[in-house]
Amino acid sequence: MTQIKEATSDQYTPTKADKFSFGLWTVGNRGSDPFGEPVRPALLPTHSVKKLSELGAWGINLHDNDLVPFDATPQERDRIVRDFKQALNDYGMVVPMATTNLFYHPVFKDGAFTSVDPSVRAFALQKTMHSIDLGVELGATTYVFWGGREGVDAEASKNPVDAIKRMRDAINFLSEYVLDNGYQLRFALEPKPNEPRSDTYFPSIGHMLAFIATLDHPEMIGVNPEVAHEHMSGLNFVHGVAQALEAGKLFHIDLNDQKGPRYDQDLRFGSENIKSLFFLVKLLEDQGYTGPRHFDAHAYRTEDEQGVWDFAAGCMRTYNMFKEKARRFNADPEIQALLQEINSGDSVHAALFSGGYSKAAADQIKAIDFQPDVLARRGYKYEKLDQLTVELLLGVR
Ligand code: XLS
Ligand code: MG
Ligand code: MG
Repeated sequence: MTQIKEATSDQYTPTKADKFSFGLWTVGNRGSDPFGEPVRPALLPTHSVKKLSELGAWGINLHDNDLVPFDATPQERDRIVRDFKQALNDYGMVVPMATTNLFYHPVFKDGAFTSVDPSVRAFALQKTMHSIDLGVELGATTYVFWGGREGVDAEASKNPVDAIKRMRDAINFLSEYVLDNGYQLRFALEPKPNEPRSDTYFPSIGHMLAFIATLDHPEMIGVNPEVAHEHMSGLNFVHGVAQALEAGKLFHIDLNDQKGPRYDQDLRFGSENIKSLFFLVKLLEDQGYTGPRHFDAHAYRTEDEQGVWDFAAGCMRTYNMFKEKARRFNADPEIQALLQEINSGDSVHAALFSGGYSKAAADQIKAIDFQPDVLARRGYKYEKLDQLTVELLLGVR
């Protein structure tokens, strides 16, 4: 009986308080791939605003050219932006994040900020400044940089150290642009290991965090990690996000799913890696992450427009189901008792270096007879703990 009630309950239905957002390019994805043409008609951005709002989403994000075509006149731009703002207003939606398309037009075929051609690098700055202006006009407070084509196919073509310096110069320049204009905008850098280039610079969360520390205004720069992108490298996404959170650098997040290390699949959130995405949602919720829960994913190529809205509703509903599972995990007496037992131990040893280094502490630790063979006999009970987690996720506890 309880199961039936839960399956039909509206407790997982998204609301604006959940802070779910989608990119215009995600629901607007027309299903083309390198081997096939589009299968769905284009959606009007204002229609996506209406539909997403009705489904319970809170925000809609965009690349400049998702809204304003690359070759639009200033008059066309103003009319498109006016209509879009009207739709945001009519349907109570916000634009929390904006970004620049620096990968589609052939001018960017060898990258944008890291291109070998100084004219392309300067054009990329110009396009990004216009796009930042647009984002700010729409109310965005986070600006994403995904280095779509910032990489190489021919390793001989570029000195990788120069590429890093060029990227730094661009981000520093644009940070100053934001400050000079008094914009309330933070940057979120999005790593990806490859695709569309065979190798992309700054391939992982860790590379990005290290790069941020070298910038002129590190306080206004964080990361925008994406599930699929870290899985493409075989990395543990939860651990990468934890490191960004712990460093105060998780400014935004791209939620989706991925079947192992292959091309970027951008699958519906929670459609594949159920256990690891449960721990991701648990991490975000337990750590009090307050930023947008953004879905950078798209519907299967098999779908018509209804399938797109089924996809969008599924991303949000699954997030909320994971959130409820996390609440149950934290409230489960058996799991919590086991965790407490697992995390306890000799309190004298626990206190040895909790105050940091001192000569006395070092001498004390060096003098202890630890008996590693005795310590090694401990069983850690992780089989039991993990099975309880699986049972919780499969709905039998
Ligand atoms: C592509 C990226 C892209 C960024 C925004 O793989 O995920 O969608 O998130 O430009
Ligand atoms: Mg992304
Ligand atoms: Mg992606």
